[in-house]
Amino acid sequence: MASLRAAPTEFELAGRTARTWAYDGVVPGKVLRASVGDLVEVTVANDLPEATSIHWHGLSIVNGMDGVPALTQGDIEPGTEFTYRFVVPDGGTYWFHPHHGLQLDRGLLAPLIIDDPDDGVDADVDYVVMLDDWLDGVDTTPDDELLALQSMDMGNMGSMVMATSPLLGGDAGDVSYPYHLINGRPFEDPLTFAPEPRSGDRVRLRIINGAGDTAYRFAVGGHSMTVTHTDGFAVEPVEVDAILVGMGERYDVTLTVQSGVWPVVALAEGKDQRAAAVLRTRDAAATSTPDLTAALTELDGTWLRYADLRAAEAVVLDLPADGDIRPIPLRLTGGMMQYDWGINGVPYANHEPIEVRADEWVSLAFENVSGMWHPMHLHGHTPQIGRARGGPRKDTVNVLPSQTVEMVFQADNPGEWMIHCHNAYHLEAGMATVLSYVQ
Ligand SMILES: [Cu+2]
Repeated sequence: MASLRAAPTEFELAGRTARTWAYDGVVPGKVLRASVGDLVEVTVANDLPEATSIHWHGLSIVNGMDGVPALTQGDIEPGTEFTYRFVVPDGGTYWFHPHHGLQLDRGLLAPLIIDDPDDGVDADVDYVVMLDDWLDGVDTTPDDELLALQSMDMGNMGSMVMATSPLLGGDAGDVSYPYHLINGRPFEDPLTFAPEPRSGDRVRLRIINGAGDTAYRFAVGGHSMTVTHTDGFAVEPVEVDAILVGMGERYDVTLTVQSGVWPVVALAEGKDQRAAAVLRTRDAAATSTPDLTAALTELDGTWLRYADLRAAEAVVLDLPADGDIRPIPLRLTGGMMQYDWGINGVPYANHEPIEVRADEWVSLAFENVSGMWHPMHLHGHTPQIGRARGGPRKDTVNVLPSQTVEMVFQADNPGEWMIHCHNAYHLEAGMATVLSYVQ
């Protein structure tokens, strides 16, 4: 039985102290590890000044443990505890965070690794790489930032960022962050992955984007990467130089590390900032350091597209005939100026649940009619992307402006499940609805 205590704490950022909220006083929270088939029990003590909950992002668990207040459980009120108990069905790289206001954009997030001895990855070292954008307790708080965004007009641009990226189809983000972190460490104070690998070791990186409003373009200097999993599920291995990781997405990659010290860089896409860390082999000279500010050819090399991803045979969904998959159109609507992000033109407060019957095959067809990309996340299921046989299994998918992307799955986990944008500010503004099982 594990325990977590959510509470206010202080967080050091390269010599600057931020007041924030975190699990057990560390940012990100310490890695929670279990094995496929385990019964996980976690007691959460809430010492925050407001209610909280925990969502186990990406796991298809029993609905009552999904951590969405008012939908799957009551609030965990300040001064109280709640014990989550669930069996983990699948191995892979996941994470957890509150589903309550903008708490995710504080320090309340942590990696969740489900070990699977049969996952086909033979690595000498295994590192978690948690990416995060940070503003809490530096000059502002996430709640103040949302107010600024909501009250923005042409005369008051607040701290709005004019971030654009061709990889994201235009507008890259709404919020400007003073820091971008890898495993809680800012660019000015980067970590070195430990224990250090030997030259020639096979290194596994479990990349998790825990940010509120930032996609990262991730690369390792001097190395290409073999993508083995996305969102916990195996794919046919594909070799790339860089990976674009939206909020909520995960990628597992492997690489054979060469002797030396290497920059590990996560470019804040469209924001002209970066997070960084150091990958150093044991035989590297103690005095050598990589230049983390240098241009990295890998960042501009071959980057992973969804079209490059195919589910590994063991996790390919056995789809019915196309006509037996019911399309459910979901328009992604709203905009920056009104800050009225929604689904089918309405905010979550006015949502009509998306009704499905148990065992029905459906396709959530996200059509992005807004001017900005959205990382759309479905709780409680691991759909495949697109209708072609062998589409990758993903619980979070980036939908660019003017694109339509389908999440196809069999409704096999009854309950009330959130469907929402994983931009924390878009979610809070109302870009969410509910998948609801009916008889
Ligand atoms: Cu969004």
